[in-house]
Amino acid sequence: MSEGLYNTSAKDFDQTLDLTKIKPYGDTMNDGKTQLSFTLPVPAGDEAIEAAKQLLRQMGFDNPQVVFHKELTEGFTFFNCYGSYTKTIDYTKIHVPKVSSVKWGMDETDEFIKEHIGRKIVVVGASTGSDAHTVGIDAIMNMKGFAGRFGLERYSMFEAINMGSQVPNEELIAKGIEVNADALLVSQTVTQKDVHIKNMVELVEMLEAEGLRDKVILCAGGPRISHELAKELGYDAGFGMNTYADDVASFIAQEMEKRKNNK
Ligand code: B12
Repeated sequence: MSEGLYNTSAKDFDQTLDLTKIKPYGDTMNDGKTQLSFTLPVPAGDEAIEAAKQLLRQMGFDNPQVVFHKELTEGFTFFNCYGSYTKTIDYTKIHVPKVSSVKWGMDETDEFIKEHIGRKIVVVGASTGSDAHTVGIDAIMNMKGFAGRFGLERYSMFEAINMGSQVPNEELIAKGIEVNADALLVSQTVTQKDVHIKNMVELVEMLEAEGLRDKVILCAGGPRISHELAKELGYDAGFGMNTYADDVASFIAQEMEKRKNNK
């Protein structure tokens, strides 16, 4: 395949694309073709398939099709469906709040900290509350890092303390006080029944009660964490999927410098 084809934008590819009215793409621009899957709490059968199709119509899909279904356990049927979505959104009006720091590599960040902060930045991280997922916080903090990018332990100008998973908020705070942490890193993976929100809010409230909230940079991360959500919950920054240590290290270094200048 020629290099040119990789560089071809959707607009060049099909002149009927209107960014003010986009909808899912299957094999023809604006066909709205979408695949979705869900489970209904009913036994498998013709009635279940018809129920799935009616739901798809209510969701705004034309020509709903059930292409696969299987009763997972008695009274619960899983469906794979296709349909053509009928509505559109205006892509030109989209604004997504993002962490505003400039992303640097490890060496650049270390160099900046040496020059502007003049000492190691101390960070304490954990997967908090009942959350047992460690892979995310390890990807950010452990020496080895993630997908070819080193973690914070590898940075010469970070002192990174990874407390692991299922760490109660009070233990994270106690560790933060003990080591005089500059930043606390919270990882949240499980979002069932909004447990991540309750847990993240509890940490902010506890920090505020101790008069510590303004003294630390508070970052949250996880597959369903956005910067917008983290800000709403009282954090300084939020990082979602495909984050690397580079992202959070650059943010913390630049935020420390900003706070130093604002003193
Ligand atoms: C591995 C895994 C497990 C392992 C965890 C092992 C371990 N040591 O971590 C085990 C088997 C223990 C497990 C258990 C459970 N799991 Co699980 N698990 C997964 C799985 C397959 C992969 C998660 C993972 O490792 N991703 C890879 C890492 C690298 O990605 P990441 O976490 O998103 O991290 C990146 C970013 O989010 C970000 N990031 C993350 N944290 C932080 C923090 C900071 C500060 C920053 C800056 C960035 C950052 O950076 C990382 C690198 O880019 C997912 C499904 C999936 N495919 O995603 C389910 C999944 C997360 N698990 C799930 C569930 C429900 C559970 C259980 C509750 C199941 C049960 N009923 O028992 C239990 C949890 C019990 C508990 N108390 O927490 C659900 C969560 C659903 C939800 N939204 O709530 C998922 C999505 C599976 C599913 N589809 O149902 N799980």
